[in-house]
Amino acid sequence: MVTSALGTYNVRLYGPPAMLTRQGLPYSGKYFLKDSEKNFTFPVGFLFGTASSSYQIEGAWNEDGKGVNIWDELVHKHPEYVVDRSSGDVACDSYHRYRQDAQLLKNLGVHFYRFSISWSRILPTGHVNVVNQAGIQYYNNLINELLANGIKPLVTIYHWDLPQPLQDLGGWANPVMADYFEDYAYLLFSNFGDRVKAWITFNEPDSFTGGYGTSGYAPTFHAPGIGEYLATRTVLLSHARVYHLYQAYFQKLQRGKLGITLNIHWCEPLTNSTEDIKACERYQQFKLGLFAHPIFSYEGDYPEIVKLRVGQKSKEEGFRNSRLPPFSLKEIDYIKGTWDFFGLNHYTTVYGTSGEEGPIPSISRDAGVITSQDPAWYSTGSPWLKVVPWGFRKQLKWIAQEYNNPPVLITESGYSDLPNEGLNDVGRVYYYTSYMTEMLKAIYEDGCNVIGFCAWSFLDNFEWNSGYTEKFGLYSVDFSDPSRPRVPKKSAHVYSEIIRSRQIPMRYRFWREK
Ligand code: PNW
Repeated sequence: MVTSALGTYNVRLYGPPAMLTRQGLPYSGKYFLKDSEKNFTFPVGFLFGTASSSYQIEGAWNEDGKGVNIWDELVHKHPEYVVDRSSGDVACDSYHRYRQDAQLLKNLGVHFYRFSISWSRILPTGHVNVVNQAGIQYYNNLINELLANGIKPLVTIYHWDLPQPLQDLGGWANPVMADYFEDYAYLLFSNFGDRVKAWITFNEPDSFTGGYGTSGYAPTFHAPGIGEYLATRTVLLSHARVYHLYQAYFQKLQRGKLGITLNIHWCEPLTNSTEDIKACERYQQFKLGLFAHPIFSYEGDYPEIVKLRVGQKSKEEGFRNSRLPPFSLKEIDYIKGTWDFFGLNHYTTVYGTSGEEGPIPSISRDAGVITSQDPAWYSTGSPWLKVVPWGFRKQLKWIAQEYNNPPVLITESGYSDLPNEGLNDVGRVYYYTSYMTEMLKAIYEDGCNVIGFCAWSFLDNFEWNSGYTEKFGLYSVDFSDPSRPRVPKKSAHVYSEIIRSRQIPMRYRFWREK
């Protein structure tokens, strides 16, 4: 049994290297390991998991009383937003195949499974006036099946699939959404909180608030430079509402932990000029700080540089007020400190240089940084995703320094298959082993408080606007077969080996970096 910032877990502790036991020394994790070993061995109590999200895997989009959400609506009304014009209507069919999924997770050896709950499966109208018992039953079944197999559930409350009726009221741009989000969360804590001890309010607000600006994510409501900031404000207040709700009514009894998952690429200055270094700092503050600073910093509120730049730009553009609506002192205080852990999704690195691009107005211009990537970096099946392990370490160090070293749970990190990589996905094996090696350096050499790692993704699934053309799974899924057979890729076997040995296998320690 190991207790960490995420609660108490049954972590299998494998013995020390044989040499150490023969010397009859007591074993206490890293302390007695040689330096060369230490850097490739996970700390005692470090947790491993894998992740998914409801819209991307469940299917059953209109079964058993589920309501319509914004992704159902987008893919049905505007199939042109998805490159292969596909949808999550069936996806991995996990709604019907959750028992098999739990079995696979058990085989993998993960300590926890991160999944999300579909708001409209539980509340078809988005409101608590209609509770869909079949939806409650599904998540009860899934949670019980996981626990019966020794896997702890880590639940994301919102992973991008807002009920359409709430979008019709303006979605996250409307501050009233905080009331509805609180009602929804209350229902989840009351129904599942006896067994779920780790919660994430939001997955990647920086990504889904893009759906109110320039991105192709639902609701594709294009109000760049305005919509994202309105949505951001509601999301932060909603997160805080739910944190306080949990503290006031559930924490004493249920004893769980609650955090938020934020995403960020590392931004490396293109040159060592002061302008580029400052530009990369702005990148961090606009994409991560916008959400992290109000919650995790000592002072609270949006980062100074963000308030300053959006204020200035808004003025230049002829707006009467800043496009970033301010928080009151009361709100700043209310949002500050609403965390038990810092959930981080990290995939890749970009170069940053000072400059402005994009529509007027836009967040991109507000941030004033132009990004690029090095053609020499290893590619993946996703144009935006290059394999840059050293950026992961730098990002972890930045977070530790900026927010006073909070416990960080890596809630996603992963790689999409190159064309025809098939089951022999050596690219993904390289990705995970090299990223984890850099993470261990962040832990041991930089002192970062990283408590666990969650691989994105458990299964190949519906990759949003890329449909089924980009595959992130440790398990492949045959989407042309109605029974959606799952087959482990090489990376699933390697991940399993890493979890069981709590080490980076010897044969993957000496990759050469580009
Ligand atoms: C995350 N980018 O999204 C999401 O949380 C997952 O649902 C998704 O499947 C996964 O990463 C893989 O893409 C991102 O372009 C999507 O920078 C795109 C970006 C970042 C995160």
